[in-house]
Amino acid sequence: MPTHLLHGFPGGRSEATRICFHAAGIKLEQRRYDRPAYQDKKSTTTDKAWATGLPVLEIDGVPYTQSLSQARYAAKLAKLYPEDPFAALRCDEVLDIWQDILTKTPSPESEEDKKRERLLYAEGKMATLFDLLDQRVGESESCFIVGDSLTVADLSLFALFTMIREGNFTYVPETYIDRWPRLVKLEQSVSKHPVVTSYY
Ligand SMILES: N[C@@H](CCC(=O)N[C@@H](CS)C(=O)NCC(=O)O)C(=O)O
Repeated sequence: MPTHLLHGFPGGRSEATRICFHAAGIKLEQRRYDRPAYQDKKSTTTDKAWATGLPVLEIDGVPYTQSLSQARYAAKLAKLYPEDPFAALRCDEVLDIWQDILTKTPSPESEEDKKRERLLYAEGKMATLFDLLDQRVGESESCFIVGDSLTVADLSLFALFTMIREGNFTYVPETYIDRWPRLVKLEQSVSKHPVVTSYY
């Protein structure tokens, strides 16, 4: 088994990856950064994988970018990514919605603009993406979003919901998810799953 070292900021972007490594029983070393430490790392290396943001996952010393590629890799090791192509499509759709929610979040310079734009975002585009996630849970035959068992899609959503509930999604109300009872049910099912309870 190769060595794995995850470089990241504190927060939810890599939480599914961490849980999947834990579920797979594979050692994951971690290095946490603040902004100055990341700038320093960026300026002292020529490998472009360090230039495009964290998280970076080093596998046997080679750096790889993109939180969702890392999460899928870890999920495959943990058997938490569907083998069936159609189920994989449904899983990937959820992961890409998760990425859309994060990357479309407005982050203007001024705090006043940030508050206004994020409140509008939470009521507009973000709510539409949550409506679609809610619909997908409704279509599922189980309490999980894809198929009849836990996948990396559930873990990614769980990390996002936790981020919101803990007030770490600035200007999005902590009770935001409560508007979608089916997503709350999914959140509760994930929180009770042995993969998750054994991690925390
Ligand atoms: N698509 C990338 C986005 C990575 C990204 O933009 N990370 C942000 C933190 S959430 C970052 O490192 N920003 C600082 C920078 O790019 O200098 C992923 O999902 O990993």
